[in-house]
Amino acid sequence: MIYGNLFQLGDISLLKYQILQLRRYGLKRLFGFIFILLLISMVFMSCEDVNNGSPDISITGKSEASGDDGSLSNGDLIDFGNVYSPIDEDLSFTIGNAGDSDLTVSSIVLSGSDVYSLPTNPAPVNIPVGEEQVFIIRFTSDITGARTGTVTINSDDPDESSFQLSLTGYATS
Ligand SMILES: [Ca+2]
Repeated sequence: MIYGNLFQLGDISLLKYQILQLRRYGLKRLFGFIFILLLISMVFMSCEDVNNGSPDISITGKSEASGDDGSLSNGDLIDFGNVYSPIDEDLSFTIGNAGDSDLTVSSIVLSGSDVYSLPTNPAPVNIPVGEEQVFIIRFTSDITGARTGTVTINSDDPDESSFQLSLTGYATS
């Protein structure tokens, strides 16, 4: 009887042990599987971030916010400050291509006040990956007052095909 009980206990412990081992390895396998799935999805996600063969416009120049040359976002405000006639104020901007294929800038268009002009306008232009083109916006002062406008850079960037910058400045005679 005693032996029998011991054997039974031993069998039960062995069974418990086996179940435990199964659970352990099962969990390990499950976690391993989840880990591999996460790894694969991360690789896919990072592939999505790389522009998938598309161009990616980047514009740098001087904005009101920073006061320094830096990367500009769609919709940023460019402040020419006080512009004293007859001295023109020129601001220079650089169009870069941080994508994976050629960027075609079809046009750079001004709207709003006619104090703004484009003495340097490279469009239409093809910008290969990693290369740049410069355009200049000129503020020609006239009768005193605030002058606002917009510059639109039209390109084949898939998510920023119409990149706009708001322009402001104060004409002083
Ligand atoms: Ca883009």
